[in-house]
Amino acid sequence: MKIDETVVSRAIIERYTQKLLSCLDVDVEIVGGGPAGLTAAHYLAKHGVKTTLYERKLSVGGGMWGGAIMMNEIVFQEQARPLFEEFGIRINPYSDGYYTASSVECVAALTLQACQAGANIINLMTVEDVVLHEDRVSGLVLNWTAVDIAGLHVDPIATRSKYVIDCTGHDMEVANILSCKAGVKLVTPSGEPVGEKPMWADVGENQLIGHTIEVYPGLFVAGMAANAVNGGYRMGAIFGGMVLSGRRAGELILKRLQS
Ligand code: 48H
Repeated sequence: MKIDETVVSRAIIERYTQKLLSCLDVDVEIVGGGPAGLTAAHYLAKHGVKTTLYERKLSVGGGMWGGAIMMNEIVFQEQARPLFEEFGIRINPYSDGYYTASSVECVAALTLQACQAGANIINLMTVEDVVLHEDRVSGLVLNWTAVDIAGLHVDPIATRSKYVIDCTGHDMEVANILSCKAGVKLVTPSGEPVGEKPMWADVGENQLIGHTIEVYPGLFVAGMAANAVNGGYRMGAIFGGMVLSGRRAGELILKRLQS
């Protein structure tokens, strides 16, 4: 077979354009491809929900790759074990109720499962704003990360969705954008993104499920963003709560969509 460069180029342009077009109007949009976002994407797509995940960087995985201080092992606790098993990750018992796994294997498995469940993952795309219609978050405003980095004045595109999940980690970017630009009240203790507290791993991990909520009509928070928005503690390099929170956001939204 003789390879034609233009066929390769046309295939990529056509297929990517079809993919992006199919992302314009979906059920759920997830901002951030860390462990929480990937887990939510997998759960929702597995249940037939049309789901897109946007990640600003070249690679998904967020803070999971580096374990702690760049040592590429992660720790999780008993409650999260069934999820890690479901993803097909090889896990190693450490001591009573603690487990470890390769952070590289975790990111690879979460990503593969989310993709194969049918979630669309769009990397290299920065969410720079939300669409706000009649007091409800109704979509996202997107631009290429390269445009953002270059500081170019290039206008974005906008999407429509029934729900958005902020999985942007410590920076809680979507909640911050909504609160700063629209000045609306969020369902948090102060009505604004509160900001995370210092480290207390036990409390921080246990707060995550309760903090995984709809903070404004159409906008859920999950993962580290859930604790940051609600003023929860940080927990350090333990990842059970992140996947449990991503799953919880998926369950809450699925119920809404079904009712
Ligand atoms: C597109 C964006 C945007 C944007 C950010 O930080 P993450 O790994 O988030 P979680 O919540 O899945 O996991 C948190 C965990 O990694 C962690 O930091 C922990 C456990 N810390 C504890 C502690 O005490 O320090 O992933 C967030 C992702 C990243 O990949 C960002 O690039 C991406 O979101 N992102 N993508 N548009 N505006 N903002």
